Amino acid sequence: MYIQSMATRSTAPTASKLATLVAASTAAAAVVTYNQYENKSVASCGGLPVHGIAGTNQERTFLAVKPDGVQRGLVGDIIARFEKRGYKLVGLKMVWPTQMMAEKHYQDLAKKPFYGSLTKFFSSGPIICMCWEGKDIIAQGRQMLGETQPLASKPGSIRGDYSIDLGRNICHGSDSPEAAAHELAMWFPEGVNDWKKTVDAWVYEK
Ligand code: DAT
Ligand code: MG
Repeated sequence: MYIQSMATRSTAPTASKLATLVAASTAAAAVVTYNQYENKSVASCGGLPVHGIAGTNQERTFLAVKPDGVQRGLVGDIIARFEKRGYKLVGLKMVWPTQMMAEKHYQDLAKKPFYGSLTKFFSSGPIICMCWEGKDIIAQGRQMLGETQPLASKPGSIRGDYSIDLGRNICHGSDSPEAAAHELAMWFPEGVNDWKKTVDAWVYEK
């Protein structure tokens, strides 16, 4: 598995630092590195937009293992759940978000009283950024995560199996096609991999 960590992070991020970090994260992704060796343009390594096509088998979502999930060693388990379900992993990397990146990611919650603590937590350690593809992946991804509130999350879901506290609920998932497009553009500016999964005929009827 190719995961690389960004070795540096900023304690006082600026716009130019954010651009540097995003560029660094682009360079850190092994798939990108491989394509760079081949002198290929990564962003155009397939005909699809990075967010795929909602409502088809090529729908895509942004899923992340948050700093608590990384610290608790749950990365492999979370990836395995989506793999076993039949979904296709098309983007994967480790990034240590700055506070500014966390604020951009959660910009729709900017007016909430917990915005400060949420973004501080989200930038407190590396996260695993993933782009998953498949039929209904946005809604199914949310179901597999569980409810926002761990108490309401059913056993069998990620949050229902591994979390207790609202502010330590392990994982993130886009909640709509619009959110997926926004989040995938932000976390995967280099693009993802449009690869063909040869077992798809055993996963999809059509
Ligand atoms: P989700 O992560 O299920 O999409 P969300 O987008 O509403 O939920 O909120 C983002 C995160 O913020 C959530 O995973 C945990 C935290 N959070 C949500 N509601 C909260 C609240 N009332 N108090 C403290 N933290 C909260
Ligand atoms: Mg949300």
